[in-house]
Amino acid sequence: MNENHQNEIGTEQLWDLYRVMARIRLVELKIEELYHLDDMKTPIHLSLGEEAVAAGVCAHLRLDDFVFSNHRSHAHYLAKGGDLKAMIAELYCKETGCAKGRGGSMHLIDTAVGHLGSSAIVGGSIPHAVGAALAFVMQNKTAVAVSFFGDAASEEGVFFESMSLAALKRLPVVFVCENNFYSVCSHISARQPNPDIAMRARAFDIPSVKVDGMDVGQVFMKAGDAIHHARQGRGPYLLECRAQRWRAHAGSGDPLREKYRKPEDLEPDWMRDPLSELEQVLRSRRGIGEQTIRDITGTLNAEIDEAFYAAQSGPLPRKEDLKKYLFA
Ligand SMILES: Cc1ncc(C[n+]2csc(CCOP(=O)(O)OP(=O)(O)O)c2C)c(N)n1
Ligand SMILES: [Mg+2]
Repeated sequence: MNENHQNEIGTEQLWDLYRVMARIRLVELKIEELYHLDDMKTPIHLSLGEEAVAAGVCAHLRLDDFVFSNHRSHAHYLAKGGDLKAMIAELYCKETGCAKGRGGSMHLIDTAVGHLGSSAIVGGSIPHAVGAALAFVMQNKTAVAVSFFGDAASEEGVFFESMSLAALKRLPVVFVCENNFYSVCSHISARQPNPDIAMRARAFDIPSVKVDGMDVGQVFMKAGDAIHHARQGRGPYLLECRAQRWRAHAGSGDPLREKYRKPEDLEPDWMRDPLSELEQVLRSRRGIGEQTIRDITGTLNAEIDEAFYAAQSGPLPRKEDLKKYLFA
């Protein structure tokens, strides 16, 4: 973690970021551990390695701000304050899930905390965030909409259309591109003539910045600027957060065992761990002991075990209700 960012962020704030990131990490490790049992009847896309982006952005959001997410949605949902039990139950397709067991991992939603939903359609929720931002303006609210999407979504026409309308109407929306350089197994260099995603916003006069997404301090600082800008009514902003996806595109596989990603091609950031980097910073501050980290881990693991137990023992939707809550 960069020394400058570290110095600008208070210790309490760093601990809050640590708790959010550790929670996402431990939840996803548990999902991974149990996934092979095949009781979770859903595809999964893990954010392991990318936790700092969701944590650093959502740390600035209020309850009435909205987040829109994609297929890799666990981190966004948890960082915005989504209900863990309802998320795990959703993975087990239980009636107690946040989408009543009908959606699975790619369709998380918790309207009570402003997580307005995830979409499996690449780029699908970007215009939703723009629409929500338009609604905020029409209702004279000071809330902000955040759209999380991947580098592949930035190749979709809807990304450009969304930026165009958001810029024209000066809407309070922050576009957060999680650039992990891959669309499934295609590297960005094989897909785009110019892989600079932040630059694309400039065609619409939208301010944008590239962010080291493995450094939660940097994400926190840059996201703070972007969200403040949008909340002040100065229009949209784009953050291109570069981060590493440690696992396979879907499921829990090791991408190095899949032929597309060879050790010699790995970006220098591959070996970095955003959570360990933050831990180092916290350890270097006075008055912080190992015990605090152990206590946080213990509390989180107890909460996670409880959520999995509740999900596993929860009710499946009744056969006669299977078409309930389906709108298309
Ligand atoms: C419109 C559309 N095209 C293709 C797909 C198949 N698909 C699912 S995820 C994915 C890659 C997404 O990559 P990116 O947006 O970079 O997110 P990441 O998985 O890297 O987090 C693709 C092509 C889809 N779901 N929707
Ligand atoms: Mg990607």
